[in-house]
Amino acid sequence: MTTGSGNSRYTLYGSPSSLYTGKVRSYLRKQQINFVEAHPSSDRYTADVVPVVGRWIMPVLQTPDGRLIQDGADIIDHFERGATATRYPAYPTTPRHLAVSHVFELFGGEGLLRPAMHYRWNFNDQNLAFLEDEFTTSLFPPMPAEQAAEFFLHSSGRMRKAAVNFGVTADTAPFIEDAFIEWLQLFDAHLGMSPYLLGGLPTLGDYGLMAAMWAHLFRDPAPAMLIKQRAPRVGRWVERMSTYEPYDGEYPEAGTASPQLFADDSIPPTLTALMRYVSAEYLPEITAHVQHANTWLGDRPDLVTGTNGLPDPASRGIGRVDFTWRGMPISTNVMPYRFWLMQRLHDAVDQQDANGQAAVRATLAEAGLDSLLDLRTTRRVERVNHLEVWGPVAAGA
Ligand SMILES: N[C@@H](CCC(=O)N[C@@H](CS)C(=O)NCC(=O)O)C(=O)O
Repeated sequence: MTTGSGNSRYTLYGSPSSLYTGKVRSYLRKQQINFVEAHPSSDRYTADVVPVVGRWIMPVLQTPDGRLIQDGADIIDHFERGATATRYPAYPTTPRHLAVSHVFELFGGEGLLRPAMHYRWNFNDQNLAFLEDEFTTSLFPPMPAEQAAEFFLHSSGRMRKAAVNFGVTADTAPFIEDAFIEWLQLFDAHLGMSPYLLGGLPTLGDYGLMAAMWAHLFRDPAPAMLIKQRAPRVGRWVERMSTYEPYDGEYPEAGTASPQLFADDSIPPTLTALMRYVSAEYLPEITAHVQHANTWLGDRPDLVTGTNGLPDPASRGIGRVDFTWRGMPISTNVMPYRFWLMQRLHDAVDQQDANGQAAVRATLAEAGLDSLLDLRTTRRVERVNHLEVWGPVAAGA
């Protein structure tokens, strides 16, 4: 059966507990897209989606004419290219705003994974019953309770292992908590002067942040309490990002007929402070990952273009790398998907004229983030048939 066929309704395969579904759901709601959310536990997902997208993954969007789109950014782009009328363009049109939006798309999906996984999996007293219910409801096919409990044990075990692969250990835990509270304070301060990252409208960066900030960090009980106690404006931003109606009151200008992004492509100091945080929290990691990838690619000169260079085309990691994070040694898995998101930033900046590129570089330099613009892998990551693969060797690489 093709869900939504015959009318204009989309189907979003995702789960309330899924990180990456949060980015897309927020976008669809803000744009008032007509969609229904279905779970990957459904027979339809197994029969119609997995064989096409090549792996068990969410989010996947099914269009009213039955096409499938996997990946949050690709789903957003489907609408941004004009498939269906949208209300707020996700991509700012000015160079600095566009670049900053891409930075937070990358950071929201990839740079906040450590707090997301820590606050989900290391607070069993507060979280575990909730998570078991969520997983059972949306991720497993219907089954007797005892069997579901076993499934949850297995599935949560996989996720706990994934948390370690993202650098969540007993040693790093206290630093993750300090860092997350710093993030909340900085974001809360920024939201004191603006309803969204770039002013009166949500853009790509806000949607990107809704990956980590929604399911793990705002719906799971332990961090939800923390956000409400320590950064209530952040909590209201999350709620705002989950509704379509304008939000008059706290930000009266946001309820007007035509709210605007900050004037003149400007970046307020509170946003520069957030980017400085991204620099401390994530730049060392993505830098180490690019170096690892280039060595890995250098060791595989015969890697066939259009493949991921691994025995299983659905595999997502190319090894593990050590680096220093907040003064301590840490080790995390390297995933080419992150390079693909970062390339979106590079491409957006490369398309600007010389003045635009200089303005972006100066803005990122003020936050210590400009080297992000120069972090390039020797082969680009491409997405073909819903999977990440390596493109040809770059000229001069
Ligand atoms: N590139 C992806 C990332 C999607 C992703 O990793 N989704 C997770 C759930 S939030 C997943 O499906 N993981 C597969 C698994 O757990 O086996 C996107 O944004 O669409």
